[in-house]
Order: sequence, then C-alpha cells, then structure tokens
Amino acid sequence: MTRVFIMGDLHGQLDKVIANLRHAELLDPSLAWSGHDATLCFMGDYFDRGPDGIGCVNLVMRLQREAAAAGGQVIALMGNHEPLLLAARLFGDEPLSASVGTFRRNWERNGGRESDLVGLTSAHVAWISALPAVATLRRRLLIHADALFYSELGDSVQTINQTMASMLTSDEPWVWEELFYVFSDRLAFFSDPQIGRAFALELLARFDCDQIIHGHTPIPYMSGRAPTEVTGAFVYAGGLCVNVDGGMYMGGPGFVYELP
Ligand SMILES: [Mn+2]
Repeated sequence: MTRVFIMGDLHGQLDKVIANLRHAELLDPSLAWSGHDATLCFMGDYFDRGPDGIGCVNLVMRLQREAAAAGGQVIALMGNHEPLLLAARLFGDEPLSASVGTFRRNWERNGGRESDLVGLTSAHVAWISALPAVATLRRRLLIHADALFYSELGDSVQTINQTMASMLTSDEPWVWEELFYVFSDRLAFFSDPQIGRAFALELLARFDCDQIIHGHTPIPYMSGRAPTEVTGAFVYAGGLCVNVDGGMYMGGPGFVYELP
C-alpha cells in the first residue's frame, strides 16, 4: 500500500510547513514534490494567525499538481478560516446580523492578516471555494473540526461537500454567518470520555469508517502540554480519534502524521 501523510492546521506558518514536509521527505531540496505515489492530506485552516497564508495556499496548490503528475495525491480540506477570509473579501464592512461588528472585523478577530486579503486572487478564491469539507481514506473520516455539524450538512461525503460548496457560493450574509456558527464548535469527542466516544462511534458508523482524523483544536488544549513539546498526533477517545493540529501558530514545531 502507498503511504499516507497528514498535516494539521497551517495558519500561515510557511517556514514550519516546509521544514516538516522536507523532514518527511515529501519535498526535495528545491521544494518540489518528492513523495512519488504517496498521499498527503492537509486538514484546512491555511490562513490567519500567521504571516503567510497565501504562501501556504500556493504551496498546497502546486503540490497538488506535482503529486498528481507523479502518481501521488494531495488532498486539501476546508477549514473554518477559509470561509472567514472569503466572507471578509465578499462582505467587508457589512455588519454581522448575529454578532457585533462587521465581516472584516470578525475575520480580524480570528487572526486575519491584511496581506492575505490583498494577495488573494480569483484563482485562489475558486480553489478555496471548491475544497471538500469531508474526505474518507483507508476507513478514516477526515474532517477539519472536532465537531458534530458535518452530518447535519448531508448524509454522505458527496452531499456534505455539495452543501458546503453551495453555501460558499451564496451572496446571503446569513448563510456565511451560519457557517461561522457551526464551525465554532469543537471538542465534541473529548469533553466527556463516555459521551465523546459515543458521538465518535455514531459519526463513524454513518460513514462506515473506523477512526476520525481532525485538526482545528490545537493539541495543547487537549494534552495540557506546552506547544513546543507537541511533536506528534494526539490519539484519544479510546483510539477512535486522532488530533493532528500541533498548534504551530502557538509556537509548536508542527509535525507530519503518517497513517500506521
Ligand atoms: Mn480551525
């Protein structure tokens, strides 16, 4: 079987992303794809809280092309920061209906960087808007957020991704605010060990998978360890869930997780 690698939330940390992909030998010294027929999955949240979200997206887009040409594959999921940025671009200073402030302020509150908004091209917007919210791979369910709303968007990977894609083409501000709201959920499988496990089992049964892999909630919030000490995935809920968000924006070195 070919190898499968997963990387959690990037948040504009281009230097750390490159260092980790180099370490995993997925990039050669010239930063070209060297993963051959491997699969690499990014878990979303390319932007915000860090200096170079556009640089991260450009890297992922290029690696998708290079990996495909080499017989490999790069999957890129949608995070919650992608809709935040797109909405800031689309609605700017329009007021939020469900909260205080404007769409732009809302994005800035979530770590939005002006340089990402300025650098965003129509090609970026088209690429981001088409990102899947959910993927399955080797009986793993890949979702950005450790949250339960995915199954409310549809009853299959395909219908959930269609619902997400149609929400991202909406010119109705409330549709985007709904997206912010559902994506603000986290820790669904962690807060209470018994309930968390039950939620995970229910979601996994729907998708006929054995394990949830997610980002979104930095591992330090679960493990209690300092971000600088996080060098690998956090497995919990009795092995049903794997958190791959190393919290690079909090000072963590980040890591690439390889499926065992
Ligand atoms: Mn997130």
